[in-house]
Amino acid sequence: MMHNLKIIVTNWKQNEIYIKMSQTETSPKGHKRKNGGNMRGLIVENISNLYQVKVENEIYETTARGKFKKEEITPVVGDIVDITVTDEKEKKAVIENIYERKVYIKRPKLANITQIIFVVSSKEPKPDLLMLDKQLAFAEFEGVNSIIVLNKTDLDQKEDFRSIKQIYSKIGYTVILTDAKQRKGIDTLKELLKNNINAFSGNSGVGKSTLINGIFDRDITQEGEISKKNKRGKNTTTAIKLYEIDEDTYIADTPGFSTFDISEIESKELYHYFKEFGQFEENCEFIGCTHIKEENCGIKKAVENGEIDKARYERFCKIYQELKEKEERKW
Ligand SMILES: Nc1nc2c(ncn2[C@@H]2O[C@H](COP(=O)(O)OP(=O)(O)OP(=O)(O)O)[C@@H](O)[C@H]2O)c(=O)[nH]1
Ligand SMILES: [Mg+2]
Ligand SMILES: [Zn+2]
Repeated sequence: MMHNLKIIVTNWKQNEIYIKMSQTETSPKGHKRKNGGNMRGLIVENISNLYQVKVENEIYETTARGKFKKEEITPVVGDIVDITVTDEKEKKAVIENIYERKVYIKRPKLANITQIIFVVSSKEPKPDLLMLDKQLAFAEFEGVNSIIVLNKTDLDQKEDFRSIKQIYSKIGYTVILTDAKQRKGIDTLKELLKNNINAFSGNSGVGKSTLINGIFDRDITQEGEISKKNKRGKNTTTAIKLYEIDEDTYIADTPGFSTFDISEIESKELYHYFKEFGQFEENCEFIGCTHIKEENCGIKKAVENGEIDKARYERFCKIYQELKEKEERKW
């Protein structure tokens, strides 16, 4: 039975490989079986209890089987699901089964994203590296790839963004420069999105929507707003949606969303998610070193030696403190 197959999805591409591997089980051609059997697809949109599921090149409007409610599982955008068609002509179906999620984000509700694009603007608003470090830590925590986009490069005559690029490139992050307004750097970004389910993160006004619209060459974020209004007559529901760039490439868009909440990360675990810190921990004298106040801390030594960027370490301390205070308030 297909339902009992356990899949460990490590990236979106492997999802595809898995789907293709199992073709023989479902039908001779494709993972689509017309006559009553299950088909595997991807949830690309959710508005209240309706889910749009993409199977090959068709979209089915589906609802979830009642059993999910009992199991307290709600399908989310990005889920790989098995559906049974109830009306082929009207493209209606029911979700039978949800595959194991490699990544699950609570807010916005999203499964199986493989990459987050962190947008920082050079000016208006000025670079918020504290936010960037929080968001990068979140991506490491979720096990998702990160891309840093330094946008609005046209507004910074002094090119201060170059030092930001250098700091984060040295750590090992991919950093690209864009001017979304003039469509500069958009093709490079588009290339980096390939074969991923991407989400964009960044403070309000940094240019996320402008970049996304540039990638699609049309005003896609606005389109979302309009269709939402038409469906409901007002603007209250937020529709989470995956926009397809090509067959294996999507961008998740959530109206009103700007950055991920990182409060799930435990303060004492935070240093793991500052990815250049980990290698220096073996030099810490104390087991359970928090790398904040201890003497003989390997990470602090690395900061003194210039192996870790000092400002980044200071932001680590700030974020650590914020998480710690939140934890204390919980008790
Ligand atoms: N000069 C310049 N302006 C830009 C650039 N990218 C975006 N903008 C402008 O910056 C403003 C904000 O851009 P948006 O794309 O709406 O920003 P956003 O990140 O989607 O903001 P929220 O939706 O509020 O989270 C708009 O007026 C854009 O035209 C750029 O590269 N250069
Ligand atoms: Mg926007
Ligand atoms: Zn330490």
